[in-house]
Amino acid sequence: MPPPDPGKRAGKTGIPCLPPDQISVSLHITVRQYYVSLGLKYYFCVSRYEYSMSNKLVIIPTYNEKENIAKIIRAVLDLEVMTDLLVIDDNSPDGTADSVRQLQEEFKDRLHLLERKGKLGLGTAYIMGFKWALDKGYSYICEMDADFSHDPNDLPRLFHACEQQGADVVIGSRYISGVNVVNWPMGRVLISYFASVYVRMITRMKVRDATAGFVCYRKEVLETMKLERIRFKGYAFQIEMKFTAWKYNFNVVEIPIIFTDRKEGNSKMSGGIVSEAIFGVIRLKTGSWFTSYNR
Ligand SMILES: Nc1nc2c(ncn2[C@@H]2O[C@H](COP(=O)(O)OP(=O)(O)OP(=O)(O)O)[C@@H](O)[C@H]2O)c(=O)[nH]1
Ligand SMILES: [Mg+2]
Repeated sequence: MPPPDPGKRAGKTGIPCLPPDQISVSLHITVRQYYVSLGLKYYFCVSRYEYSMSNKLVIIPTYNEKENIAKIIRAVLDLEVMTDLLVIDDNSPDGTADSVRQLQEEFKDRLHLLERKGKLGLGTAYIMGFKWALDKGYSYICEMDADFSHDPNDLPRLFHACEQQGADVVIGSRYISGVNVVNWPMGRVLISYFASVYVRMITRMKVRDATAGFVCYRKEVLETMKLERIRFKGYAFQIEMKFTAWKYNFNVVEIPIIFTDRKEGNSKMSGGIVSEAIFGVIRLKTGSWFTSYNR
């Protein structure tokens, strides 16, 4: 009887009758095709995810901002400029974080929330947010308050100055063209204004609104600064960030904004925050004599 013809079906079983070396080649091809298709799927999923993810992030720290948080989230995420938003809440007793969670379904993948165990201060909240932002690969990172003192409609100008006009740090400044503060008691305006004059005198930094909390950073600035070395928490934190960026020779630019006093919720300002700023500036200056700011 002649041997069965390889490649022809063997009898009733329908199993192809291939010699072993051809079976292994065909298996190889199948496995390779499988991996290629897996790779392609992975590539398209990841690149689609990266494409849909904005390169801009706004960070808002919160403590008891229930009256403001939903409104500010909508105001930021409804802007024409595509940005993501990160809220860092310090276990606010009024349930601010719950309001954020409720909106996360609506703003899927754009609204993020980090929660800390208790009130640990603005500075450390921002440091946590900056590290998170760098880890996720955002290129332009803005910080602002939850209380509408900083107008979300100014965000596009801040991002634009960073992205299109070559600024490394953009400060939404109250004092670049006169004094643009609405509804603050005169005493508070004077303290804030002269605080900036004081910072300029001691540090020689050419920034008119050194305590401003409406700032956009290019990611390289945050990567270069050693964030774990930033030690202050309140206004001094804002001064320290600008001073450090300036010492590293980054291009720090101010653009005018109008700052409006909060309409809802309560201030978290305290005497401790003010005295930290007064003595902090001197510590910053003297500390800078012993620090090298090489990039
Ligand atoms: N996560 C966190 N956020 C804080 C903390 N302290 C203040 N904030 C938030 O930081 C932002 C600025 O705080 P504000 O209380 O508005 O401070 P301020 O702008 O100097 O003071 P007012 O506008 O006069 O109330 C707000 O969004 C606060 O909710 C804190 O310890 N932790
Ligand atoms: Mg405020």
